[in-house]
Formats: sequence, structure tokens, C-alpha cells
Amino acid sequence: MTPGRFITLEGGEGAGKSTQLRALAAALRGRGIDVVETREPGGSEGAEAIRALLLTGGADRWSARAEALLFAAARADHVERTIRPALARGAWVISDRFLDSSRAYQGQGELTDADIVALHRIGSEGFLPDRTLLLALPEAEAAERATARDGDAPDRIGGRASDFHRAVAAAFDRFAGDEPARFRKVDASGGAEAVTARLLAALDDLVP
Ligand code: T5A
Repeated sequence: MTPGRFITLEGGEGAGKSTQLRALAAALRGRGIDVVETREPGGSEGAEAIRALLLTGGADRWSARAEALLFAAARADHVERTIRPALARGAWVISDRFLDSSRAYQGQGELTDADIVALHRIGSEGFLPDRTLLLALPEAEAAERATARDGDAPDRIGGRASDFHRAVAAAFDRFAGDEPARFRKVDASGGAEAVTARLLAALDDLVP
């Protein structure tokens, strides 16, 4: 049995993560790999229930600390119930967002990056992806794509101010620079097929 691999897609709103997850999964299946597609927040029954709590309601529904704990709790369930069992049977798991989203979205204000990493150590034993693909898209293009999809109704976190989303993008860039072995930053502009080809190239060393 070839070893399972855990791949995450990260990036800001509208970068094309969900679109690329589907295309990447199809391409890997075409190479004979058993692929599990999943997402965060969510990916297991309990985590999907927490997702609804996190993404709906007023902007101030949760304090920063409660929000970070809810993301960490959802992730703990997702890792234990979905990701680890799939990897154990040799499947590849591709997740639309994971820990780095919490670091970028919840670890830049009242809580620090070290706080988010500590929550992940407690919740998920510090479990990390084999490869994180960071989809990089200029702000204007990402906003255009997100608006084309969501109209004027972004979710509770997506609807935050553009300064917040700029800080999130900068944080993702920092993480990629700090961990070059795990991260690959991939240009997400242009047509979807070209982006998929870039993502596949960024997994070349892992594909059997
Ligand atoms: N969050 C999440 C945290 O704060 N902390 C955490 O720990 C985690 C895990 C999740 C929200 O939760 C926050 C971040 C988010 O605010 P979500 O509903 O899961 O929200 O949505 P997002 O992850 O933000 O992702 P989006 O769904 O907004 O965007 P995607 O998935 O990056 O983009 P996608 O594929 O839906 O594409 C957007 C639009 O662009 C088109 C698509 O058809 C779609 O209409 N598109 C393209 N158009 C032109 N060219 C291309 N190449 C295109 N690719 C896609």
C-alpha cells in the first residue's frame, strides 16, 4: 500500500480553492489514487454542525477566543473522524482550508499565531499536512470572483473589511516563506485548467 498524503489548499476568499479541489481530486483519481475531498470548517458530522455556528449570524456572534476554540474543536473532530482514518487506508485527503486558515484569520488580532498553534496541539496533536498549496490571486481579481459567486451576501467572516483580508493574505505569504518544505505558492490567476496544471506540478514529488 502506498502511503496516504494529506494536502491542503489555502488562500483568501474567492481564490478558487473549491473549484481547484474538485479538479485536482479528479486529476489524481485519473492517476489511480484514492482521493477524499473535504473542507474546513467542516468535513465530519460534528464539524459541519460547528461550521453552521461559525459562518452564520451577526459579525459579533462570537468573541475572538470563542471563535478560535470553535475552529479548533471542529478541526479536532475532522482530523480524528475523517482525515486520519482515510490516510490510514492509504487514501489521499485534500482539504479546502485547514490549520493555516486559523493562523491567518484568528491569529492576527487578540490571539497570536503561537496561541493558534497551541490550540492545534491540544485539539489535533499538532497534525500537519504533507503539502500546503497556497493559491495566490491579486486582491481585485479575488474580490471579483467572490462577488460573482456570493453577490452581496458573503458569510460572517468573508464579509469582514478589506484591511482584514489584506492582513490575512500577508499572513499566508509569511507562513509560506517560513515553511518552504511544506508550502508551495501557486499563481491562481488565469483559466481554471492552467491553475490545476500548476497545482499538479507542485505535487509532482509526492505522486507515486
Ligand atoms: N475560516 C476558515 C477561518 O476564519 N478560520 C479557519 O480556520 C477556517 C478553516 C470559510 C470561511 O471561514 C474562514 C475563512 C472563510 O471566510 P467558505 O464558505 O468555506 O468559508 O469559503 P472560502 O474558503 O472562503 O472559499 P470561497 O468559497 O470563498 O472561495 P474559493 O473556494 O477560494 O473559490 P471558488 O472555487 O468558490 O471560486 C470563487 C468563484 O470564482 C470562480 C468560481 O466559479 C466561483 O464563482 N472561479 C474562477 N473564475 C475565473 N477563473 C478561474 N480560474 C476561477 N476559479 C474559480
